[in-house]
Amino acid sequence: MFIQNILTKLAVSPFSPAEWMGLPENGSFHGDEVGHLIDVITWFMIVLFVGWTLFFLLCLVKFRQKKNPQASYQGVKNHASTHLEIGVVIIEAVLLLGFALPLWSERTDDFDQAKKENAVRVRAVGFQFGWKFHYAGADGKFGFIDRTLAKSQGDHCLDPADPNGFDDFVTTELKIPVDRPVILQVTSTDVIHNFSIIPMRIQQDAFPGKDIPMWFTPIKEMETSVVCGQLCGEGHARMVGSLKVIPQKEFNDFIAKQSKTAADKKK
Ligand SMILES: [Cu+2]
Repeated sequence: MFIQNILTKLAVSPFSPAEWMGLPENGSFHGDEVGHLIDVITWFMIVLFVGWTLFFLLCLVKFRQKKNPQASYQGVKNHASTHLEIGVVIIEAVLLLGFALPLWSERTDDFDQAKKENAVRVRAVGFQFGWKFHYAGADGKFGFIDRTLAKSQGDHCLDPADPNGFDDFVTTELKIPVDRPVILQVTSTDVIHNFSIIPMRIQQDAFPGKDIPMWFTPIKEMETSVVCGQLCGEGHARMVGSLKVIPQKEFNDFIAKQSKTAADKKK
C-alpha cells in the first residue's frame, strides 16, 4: 500500500520530491516557494548521494589492496583539491550573498508590507502541553501584558488594570480570516516550544518571556492542525491544536461575539 502510494505520487509529479514525501496541501501565499525550495534541495541531495556513492565505489576498486600492496604515505601530489576547495568557497559565497541575503531581505520587507495591510494579530501562547490564542478583541488593541501576573500554564498574562484589554479574549482554537495577512505573536509560559503550521509552511520557536512575530497569508478556507515542533517534554506529542481559516464575514462575527462575552464578564 505504502509503495503503491509512492508510485502513484511519482506518476503524478515525477519531479517533485516534496510531493512524493507527502507534504500536505499548501494553504499560504508563500507556501509554493517553500515547496519549490524543498524540491531543489532534495534533488541536490540526490545528486550528491549518487555522486559520492559512485566515488566511493570507484575508490574501492581503484585502491584495492591487490593492486596497491604498498600504502602511499604522501597521497595526492597535485593541487587539484586546493583548487576545488577555493571553488567551493566561491560557490558558497555566491549562495549566501547572491541568494540567501536578498531572499531574507525580501521576506522582511514583505513583513513591513503585511503590517501596513491591516494584518490580523493573534498571540499564540504555548505551554506544557497545549496552545492558547489571545485575541485583541473588537477594539483591535491588546491590553498590557505583564508576565509577572502568570497564574497558570498558558496564562496570557493580561494586566486587568489596562482599559485596552477590556474585550481581549482567549480561545483554544485558532481562527483566522482567508486572504488577509496574519501576524502570530508566539510565546511560551514555561519551556521552549515551536509553533508549527505545516500546511502554511511556517514555524517559529516559542520562548518564555518574548512575543516573537511570525506571519503568513492564508489563501484558502481550511481546517487543519497546529503542532509543537520542538521536543518540549513527555506530553510534546499531545500539543496539537486546531486552526480554522474562515471567510472574513464569519471571522468578524466570531470576534464581535467573543469580545462582547469577554467585555460583559469583566463589567
Ligand atoms: Cu511543545
